[in-house]
Amino acid sequence: MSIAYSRWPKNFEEAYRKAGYWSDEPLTQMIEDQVESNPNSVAIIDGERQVTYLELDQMANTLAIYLDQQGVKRFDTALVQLPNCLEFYVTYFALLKLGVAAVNAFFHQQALEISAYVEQLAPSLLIVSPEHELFANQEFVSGLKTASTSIETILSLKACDYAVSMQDILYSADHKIIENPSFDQASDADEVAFFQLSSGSTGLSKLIPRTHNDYLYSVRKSVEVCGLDQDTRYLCALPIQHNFPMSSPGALGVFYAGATLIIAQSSEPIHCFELISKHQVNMTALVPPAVALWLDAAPEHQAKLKSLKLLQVGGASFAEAQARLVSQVLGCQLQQVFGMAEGLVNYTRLDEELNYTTQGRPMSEADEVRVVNQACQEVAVGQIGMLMTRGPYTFRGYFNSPEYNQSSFDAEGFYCSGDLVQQDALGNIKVVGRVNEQIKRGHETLALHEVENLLLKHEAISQVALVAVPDAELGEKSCAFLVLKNKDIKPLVIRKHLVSLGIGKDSLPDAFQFLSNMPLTPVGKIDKQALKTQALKVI
Ligand code: AMP
Ligand code: DBH
Repeated sequence: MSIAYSRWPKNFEEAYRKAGYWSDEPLTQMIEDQVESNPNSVAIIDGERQVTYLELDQMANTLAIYLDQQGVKRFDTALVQLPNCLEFYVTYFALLKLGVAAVNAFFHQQALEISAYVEQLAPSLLIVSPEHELFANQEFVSGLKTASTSIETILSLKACDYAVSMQDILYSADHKIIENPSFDQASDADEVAFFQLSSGSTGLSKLIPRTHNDYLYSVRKSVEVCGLDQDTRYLCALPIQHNFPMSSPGALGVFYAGATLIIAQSSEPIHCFELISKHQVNMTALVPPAVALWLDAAPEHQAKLKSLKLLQVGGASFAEAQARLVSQVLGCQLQQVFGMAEGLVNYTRLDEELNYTTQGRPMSEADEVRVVNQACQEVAVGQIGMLMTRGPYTFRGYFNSPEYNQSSFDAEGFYCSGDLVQQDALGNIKVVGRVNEQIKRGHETLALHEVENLLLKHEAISQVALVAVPDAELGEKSCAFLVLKNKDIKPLVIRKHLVSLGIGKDSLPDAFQFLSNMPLTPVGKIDKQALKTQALKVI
């Protein structure tokens, strides 16, 4: 029995095939193509290790053969939780070859999330790292096995006392990559290839089924729009499982283009600057809070950044004031990316001004976008509304969530992302905020983003986040969290700054909190949920 998911209606499937968006090839085709044409090019660099396309394919075959022998089979599911490392993509392709659909948990995720994934997916296979505190010993795994009897096979990234180590499977006794023949691909292109994770800002992440056809198209189109070629040297600085560094165009775009992926342990600036310089990286992708750290650290390390040509920024709103600093301080081109694990990806193209002021336009002519009001009617061009979208790589439903899907899609299959946007006549999108990220304070309604952008115009402020908290008198009040550059400033100065930029007195933040670091989600976006909890304590 195959893995059930909300399919596109038949007429859409036919249209997407006919137009060539869906090529009916498995995602592993990109590696096979490189093995054919480009076998000895370096595919991945991870620390001191590097593997060619041929070696990457051999390692994936070795793992697939081993798991096959263990009885792991097509249509099984797996839970994989690995840090940024070469083995992540070895596993990714091995499971695709086997037709096993994995959910790739972020390495920062803890018991709550891991248990929820196991419960939803009933995986037969677990691939984990003993360097994660949950998996340092057998205790948590034993609990999972008791709660979910589906788990049959467990592999660990490195040696541990309760599971077979992937190193023992992938390398021979003299540390050589085992040369295995190809492993026959099991899956069809319209099956679930793997599950992406939604950001889960309102609770636990939901599972997003991504098929070979839809995901491969999103990668292929991204490669075209972003202009990757064999000379691309892409640094994966974000968590390796995230949709952005995986597919926009990310690591898979790199493989599709026959280019080289360099894996960083984190987006920490000094670590990344070293890798950029050592491996002549020319492209990378970051979320805005990481860009802020890079901008602060870069002036002392200019020489290391010479090879960097393109920095993609996405995942959360990127203030115009910071966008304008990128080329100046980092000496590279900026590209804004507005994407979602559910599908739709927007890129800015090379137009300078649009690059600073918008988050791009849909990458495919087949992306359908509607900007609607509360009554689901389309708003006039340029007006703020909720984003609705459908298309050849936008999913049609979360895994096993009929009720949630009811409220996330309209009758025509458009997905409501919860983003408030403005779209111009040429399709360029500005993300204004989220449906629930507005403050209703007395008679004023203001978008958090607008105030955040004004705050960032102050030279002493490096990062901001505004959150709303309930208030008995006014409905809601706001609290501004600020990370300052080196200078010290008082709330009074910040209030004056906002007033000088035209903010009404009733819209000023009610409280200011100064932090040395923002709390972050696993992918490094500002964790507004955590800030709300904190704001409740001070307001
Ligand atoms: P996720 O569910 O983790 O895939 O996150 C997707 C969400 O991140 C989108 O729906 C947006 O709310 C937000 N997002 C992604 N890229 C951008 C961007 N460039 N600007 C503003 N918000 C973004
Ligand atoms: O935030 C995201 O989910 C995201 C951002 C940029 C994404 O999924 C993507 C590009 O593909």
